[in-house]
Amino acid sequence: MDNIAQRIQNRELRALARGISYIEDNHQEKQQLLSTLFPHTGRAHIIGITGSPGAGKSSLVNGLIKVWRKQGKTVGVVAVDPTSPFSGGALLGDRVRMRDHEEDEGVFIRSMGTRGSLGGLSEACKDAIRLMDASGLDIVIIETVGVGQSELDVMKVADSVTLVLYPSGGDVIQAFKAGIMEIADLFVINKADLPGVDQLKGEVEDLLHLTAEQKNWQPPILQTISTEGKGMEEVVGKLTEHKEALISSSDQTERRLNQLEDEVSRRLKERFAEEVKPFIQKELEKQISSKHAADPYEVASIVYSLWKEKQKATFQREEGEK
Ligand SMILES: Nc1nc2c(ncn2[C@@H]2O[C@H](COP(=O)(O)OP(=O)(O)OP(=O)(O)O)[C@@H](O)[C@H]2O)c(=O)[nH]1
Ligand SMILES: [Mg+2]
Repeated sequence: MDNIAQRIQNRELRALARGISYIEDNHQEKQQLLSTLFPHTGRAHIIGITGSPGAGKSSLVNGLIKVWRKQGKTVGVVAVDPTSPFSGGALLGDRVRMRDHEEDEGVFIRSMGTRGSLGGLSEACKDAIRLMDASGLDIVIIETVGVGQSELDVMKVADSVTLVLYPSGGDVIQAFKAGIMEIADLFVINKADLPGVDQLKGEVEDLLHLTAEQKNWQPPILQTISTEGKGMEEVVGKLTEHKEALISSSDQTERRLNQLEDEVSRRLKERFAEEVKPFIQKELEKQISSKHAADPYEVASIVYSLWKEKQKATFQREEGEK
């Protein structure tokens, strides 16, 4: 176990791959591995890339990786894809490019499906990001299709969130409704070779005014043609600037503290929910069999009391045994 933790820290990509499999399979050593490596996290620049299907997220990531590699930075990617890794029309092209990166020891790409992984996809992703961070990769990217709450949660672990849009309409309003506009630090209008770029830019600006609050950082709106590698340096530049702005203000500490608070609270909720589950089932069965219309408010309050009583009894018994 220590061995694999050590090897991950030495940035052995094969060990990193194995560690991530531990997470996906909920391996018995998962928790210990994560605890061992946690103190070594916090150094990577974690970048979330989100946007609707086919917006060009993977193509953008491909282009960005090239710029970072030129700067001598190492890059890890977690691509969350319910169907296939780096999918879309560019499947073949992307695969070829990915194979180029596969040969490169400075790039680690892992796609994670929605299957398996107890605690849900978002939890597994966060853990995978941590392993990559602990392995010393300079940049860790998480690519997800920005749809549900779980994707939004994943985005919240990022230092810099990038929303990829493309001229097609409808996109922006959806992102706005999903709450992504508010958490995005950078807007990328990809497929800038297609018509409608100025209109889209106007829409983003209008919506940004709506969500605008006093922030240290004003999210820039950039244009790219990922398939041609255009605009990549600018995106990398802004991402770097954003990270620097985070570090030099109190935002970074605040962000990470909020994220940790969220995570601890969620883990506790999960644990509590697991503990009270048998009580809930028993109480519901009782109420239903007594032809009582089960009222969720009442059941919740009874279950809470029962759980508290059990805690008290356990505590007293333990005290008595001392
Ligand atoms: N015209 C044009 N097409 C692009 C551009 N960037 C990406 N594409 C194309 O858009 C399609 C989708 O690209 P992907 O990079 O797979 O998009 P994605 O957002 O990762 O897609 P999913 O992961 O499936 O959600 C592919 O056919 C790309 O070749 C661009 O700048 N201009
Ligand atoms: Mg993709």
